[in-house]
Amino acid sequence: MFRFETAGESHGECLVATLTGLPAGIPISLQAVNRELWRRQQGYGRGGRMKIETDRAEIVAGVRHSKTIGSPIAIVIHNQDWANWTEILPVEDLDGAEDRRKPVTRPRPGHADLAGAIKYNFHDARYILERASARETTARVAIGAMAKALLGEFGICVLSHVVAVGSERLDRAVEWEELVALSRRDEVLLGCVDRVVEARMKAVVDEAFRTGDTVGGVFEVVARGLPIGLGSHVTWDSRLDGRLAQAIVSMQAVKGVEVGYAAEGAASFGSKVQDTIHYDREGRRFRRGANRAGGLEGGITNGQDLVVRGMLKPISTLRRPLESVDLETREPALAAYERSDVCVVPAAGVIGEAMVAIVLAQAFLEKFGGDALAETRRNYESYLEQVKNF
Ligand code: EPS
Repeated sequence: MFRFETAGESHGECLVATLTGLPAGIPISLQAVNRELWRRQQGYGRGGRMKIETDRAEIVAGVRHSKTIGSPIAIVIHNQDWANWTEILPVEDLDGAEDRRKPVTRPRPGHADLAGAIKYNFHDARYILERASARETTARVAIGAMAKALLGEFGICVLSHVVAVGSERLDRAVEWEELVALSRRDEVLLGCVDRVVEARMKAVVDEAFRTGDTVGGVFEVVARGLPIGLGSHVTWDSRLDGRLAQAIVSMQAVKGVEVGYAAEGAASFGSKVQDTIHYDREGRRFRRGANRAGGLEGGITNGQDLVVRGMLKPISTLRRPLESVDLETREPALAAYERSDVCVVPAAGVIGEAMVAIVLAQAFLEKFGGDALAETRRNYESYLEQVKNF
């Protein structure tokens, strides 16, 4: 089974990820992994931390001679900022360490600070925010790159773009080629395929910069090249839409998820929403009138592009802080502020790609299995033959 875990604090030594269940023989390029990490760091509206970090994956187990060997993969990504935190967050509480702590006693509304501090019984939210921070997603993106490497072997590609920043929205369909071109950009503004809309999005971020505020938005992940039949209608937890929703909403600051055109569908009639079915006799295949379902019916991939959106609330660390209460004194106080991002929607798109790739890789391996890539491929091709002769 494809399983992963991450560990690491935002200002600790490093982020760590382990992954088990990838078949042996999958080509892994460190350059490709690092390109994904680079993409996650980009976007207009990122804060000071991204100037400190240049995220690089160090693979310390499970990949040899540029291929997976079937054993657990372990990845380390060092935090450059750790140099500034060694005395504030030491592993051992040696003499004097107490005085060098940097407690966070004024919880930020919207962050995990308050609920986490109460739950874990700290009168200092430091340990909570250290793990709740979206810095953790660096490790997820590294694992996502492994998932993409598997999917890529079968012609499946996962990309993303930004649909909205604040109230500014892209209101047109997007071509796959536009997403490909976007993923190759070496300068990322707001991750929108349309330069005019992107400029309007930038103005929204500028306003948030000016006013000490933050802004959220919507990203869309699209996966192309999927076979019909990943996921299943038979049990609630094998439905792929539910699994994707969990993966997307588990991302920091994401409060909502949409598969296909769910919101539009809810406001429309059934006759306008379903994707009609047609048959192409010459090509001997089924064709669909549209793709409003986002490539999933009954929790099963239907061979169309998979389309999933994530809705981000604005980041909860504000330069102009909101009302809070000091955990020690219980007196009213403004929420803590060290530094923050103003907008992270483009980065969220890249993380969304990783999460979708991970869920797809899991579903793919559940269906096709195999200890070595050649075995997975045989299973896959034999299934494709079955579908062709249906
Ligand atoms: C992040 C690193 C963090 C934040 C951000 C994501 O760095 P720092 O806390 O040192 O400024 O920039 O975290 C949050 C948005 C959050 O709310 O904690 C990263 O690497 O993505």
